[in-house]
Amino acid sequence: MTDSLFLRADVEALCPGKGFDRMLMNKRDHNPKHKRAWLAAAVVSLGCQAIVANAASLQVSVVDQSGAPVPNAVVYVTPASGKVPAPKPATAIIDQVKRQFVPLVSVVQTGTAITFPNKDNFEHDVYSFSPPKKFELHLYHGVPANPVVFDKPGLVVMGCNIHDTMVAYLLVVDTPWFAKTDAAGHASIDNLPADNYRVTAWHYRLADANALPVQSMSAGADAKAAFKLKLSAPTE
Ligand SMILES: [Cu+2]
Repeated sequence: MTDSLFLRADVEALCPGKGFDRMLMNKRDHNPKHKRAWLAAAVVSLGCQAIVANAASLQVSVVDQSGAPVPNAVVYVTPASGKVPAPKPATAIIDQVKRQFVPLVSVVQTGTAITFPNKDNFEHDVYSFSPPKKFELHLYHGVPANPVVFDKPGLVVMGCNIHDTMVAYLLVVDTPWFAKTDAAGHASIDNLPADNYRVTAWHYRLADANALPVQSMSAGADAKAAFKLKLSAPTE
């Protein structure tokens, strides 16, 4: 039995499989160094099973008033218990490509630091007047030296002072559990601990942005939510 085999078994134990069985078969090995590794693998393995047993995923579908799938909708869940894990330092990127922000819509947890690389060969001047984050990145090429930290929840609409048609939407949310719908209007939020949740949907063309649709759900088994949003007509 070599140390490299223990290492491999440790990794396999992260998602319990044959590696853990092999460790059980070898537990008569009395080398104290090996025993430590076996114990570590056992602990990791048990932890993983606990997560599998308790975590749920939420499937969300979003359509508009005519029943058409809505891409680029943001969905997020907040637990009724108020138990949200402390935010981890997170980063995100919003590019500027061919006089457009990419992506058009972003969602991040409060506290996320966002970088705004300019991939065009001319200057942009990115700014926002939105209350959660007023800022301006003065005329620049390439990657700005410092990211912008979004430390308050809410909607931040960004533009460019040079190119009036440029717009980007960023929803900053006080929860790590969020997603954006794909072209089919579907989104999945995974690894939800068992709890009761409020599911909220948002889209930048919502007719009434002050009345975000909210649904209640309990995660314990895999759950589904469906939203029908009343959207204003696209402007572009
Ligand atoms: Cu610009």
